[in-house]
Amino acid sequence: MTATDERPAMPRVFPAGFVWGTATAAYQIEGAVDTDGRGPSIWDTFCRVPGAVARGESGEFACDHYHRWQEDVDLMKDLGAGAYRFSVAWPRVLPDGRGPVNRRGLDFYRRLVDALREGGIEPYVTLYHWDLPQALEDRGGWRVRGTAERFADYAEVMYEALGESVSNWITLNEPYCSSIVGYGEGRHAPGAKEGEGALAAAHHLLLGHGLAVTRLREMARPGQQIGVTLNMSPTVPVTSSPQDLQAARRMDLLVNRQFTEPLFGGAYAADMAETFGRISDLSFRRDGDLEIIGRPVDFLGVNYYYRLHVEAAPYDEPDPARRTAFDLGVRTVTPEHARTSGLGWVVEPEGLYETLVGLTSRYPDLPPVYITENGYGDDGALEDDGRIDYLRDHLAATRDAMEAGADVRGYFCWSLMDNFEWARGYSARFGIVHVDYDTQVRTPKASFHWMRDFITDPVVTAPVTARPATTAPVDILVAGTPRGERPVGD
Ligand code: IFM
Repeated sequence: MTATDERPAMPRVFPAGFVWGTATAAYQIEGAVDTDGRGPSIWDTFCRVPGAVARGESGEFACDHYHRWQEDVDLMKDLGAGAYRFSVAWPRVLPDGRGPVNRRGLDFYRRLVDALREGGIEPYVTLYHWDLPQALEDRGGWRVRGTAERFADYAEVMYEALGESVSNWITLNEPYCSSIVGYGEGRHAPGAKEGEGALAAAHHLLLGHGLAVTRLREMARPGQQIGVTLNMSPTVPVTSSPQDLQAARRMDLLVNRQFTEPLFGGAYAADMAETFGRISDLSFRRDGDLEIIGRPVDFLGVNYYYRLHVEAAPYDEPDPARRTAFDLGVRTVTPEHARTSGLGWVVEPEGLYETLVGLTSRYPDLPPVYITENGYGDDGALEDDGRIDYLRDHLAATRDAMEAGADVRGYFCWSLMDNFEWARGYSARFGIVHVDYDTQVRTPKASFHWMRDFITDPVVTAPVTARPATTAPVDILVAGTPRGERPVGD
C-alpha cells in the first residue's frame, strides 16, 4: 500500500478487549549470562564460534534487562500497552536443563511478573525462545527425544513458580527457526548442518510442545490459556508454471505445513515422505506422537514479517554459499520495485492478511490467533517513519482479516526495544525504543509515540488491504530466503 493508493480508506475500529502488547526474548535483552547461577545456553556457545555472529557480538550484555527491568516495565506503562510477551531463559531456571532448580533465576521472573501485574500489564510467557541449555545440547539437543521430555519438566517447574500470576503461556517460539535454521542451515545455534538431525529436531520440538501442553493442562485453572507461536510467511510462486507452484509447495512444507498440519490438521503433512525422502526416513516418529502434538491449544501465536516469492531451481544448488542440507530445488527472489524495510526485507502487509485468512480457511478447528510478533528492522533512527508506516499497514491488514473472518485477539509489536538480533548482532534494530548499548540509555522513538496514540484510539484509517495478487491458493504458506539475503527470523 502507498499514499497514492486509490483503495478506500474508511475508518475501521479494533474491538474493545483486543490485546495490545510488545514482545521480547530472554537472550536478546537480558544479558547477565553468568549472573545468579545461570547456566550456559547454546547461544552463548554459538556466539563464540568465529564468524557465527556479525562482528563477533553476543548476548552477554544485550540490554542489561536483568538489572534494568524496572525501567523497562515503566516504559511499557508509559506506552499504555496492556500486555507484554517475554521469554524465560531455560538455563537461568535449570542451569543444566534438568535437575536442581536455580531459585535466584526463578526469583527474577517472579519479580518481573509481579511488577507487570502491579502496572496493569498482563504477562504472556514464552517458555522456549531458542536458548536451549548447553548441557542438553551436549546430550543430543533437539535431535533426541529426551529433550522433549525435559522441556515438559521445565514447563512444570515454571507453572509451579508463576502459575498463580501468569494466565497466558506460549510453549515454543518459531520451531522452524530452532530446528531447520539451527540444525539444518547452521545459521543459528547450535550451528549444525544436518538434514535428518534438523527434521528430528522439528519433530521433537513439536513433541515437547505437546508434552508441555499436557503437563500445563493438568495444572491450569479455568481461564488460563496455553498456545504456541509459529512464524508464517505466505509464498508467491514467481510464475504460474507447475514447476514454480511445486517449488512453493515444497517450501511451504518445510517452513509451515510441517508444523501446522500436525498441530491443527490432525495428521502429518501428506507430502513429508515424498519431499524429504532424500534426507530422512522419518523414523524418529513413534506411535502416539501425533496425538500428543495435536492436543488442543487455546490460541495460535502468529509471527509475521514478510511474504516470499519462490521459483523452482535445479536440485544440487551449484553455489556452495546457497547449498544447505535442505536442497528442495527452490530459490526465493526479491521482486523488482518491491517495497522493503531498512533491512531489505520485502514489506507486504497483504501477506499478513493472506496468512490470517488462509489459516482460518484451511483449519476449521483453528483456535483464536494472537499476532505475537510483527515489526520492522532498520539501523535505529529515532525518527522511524518506515516503522510507523509498517505498523500502520499491518494493523490495517489485521483488522481487514478480522473483517473477513479471522479470529484475531491481540497484537504484540516486535519489539519493545532494540536488542540482540541473533546472527546479525546489534546492527539490526527492531525496537520502538532505541537502546544505546554503550550507556544503556533507552529513548522512545517516534514509533513509540505513534503506537501509544494508536493504543488509545485503535482506529485504522489506512487503505483497505490489497487482496493478494497471487495465483496461488491461500493454503500455500511458505517462507524462505530472498535472493542474496538471510531469511526471516535471524
Ligand atoms: O528477533 C527475532 C525474534 O527473536 C524472532 N522472530 C523474528 C525477530 C526478528 O528477526
